[in-house]
Amino acid sequence: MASAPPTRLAFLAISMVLLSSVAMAADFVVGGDQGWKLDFDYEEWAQDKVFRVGDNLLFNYDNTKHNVVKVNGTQFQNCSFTPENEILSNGKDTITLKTEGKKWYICGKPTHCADHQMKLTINVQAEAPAPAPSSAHSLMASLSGVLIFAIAAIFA
Ligand SMILES: [Cu+2]
Repeated sequence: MASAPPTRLAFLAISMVLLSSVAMAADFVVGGDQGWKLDFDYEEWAQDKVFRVGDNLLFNYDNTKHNVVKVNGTQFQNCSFTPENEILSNGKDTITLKTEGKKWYICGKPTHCADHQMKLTINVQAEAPAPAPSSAHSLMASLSGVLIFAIAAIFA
């Protein structure tokens, strides 16, 4: 009987760890079911979403027709890029958001950005304040503490 509360605590701690890892890395499929394609309003798609450092952007598209080019703000406005820009062309590309601030992506195929809205800009915010990845370690520490306590209680 005495072992029941610690077991429940351990379960709660495990759930918290799982939840925190989910919160740490959200995956955003650009355009949702529509993916990365012509004439979709990516500005509207991004509007109600909060992007954070550690999240992933997933670009799904037909790589015989499109690609994804990481550009800067000026290039975004002009729908232009140079050979120095990073171009993704797998058709299933994942971009991990590593830093805060504005990010810009366009399709590099002629007219797709300028005439068909294949352009996405997002503003990446800092990692969620709690539970942050740095606190995951202390959470793990307290989890192992709870587990040891639970095991001790069972075998006592
Ligand atoms: Cu395109």
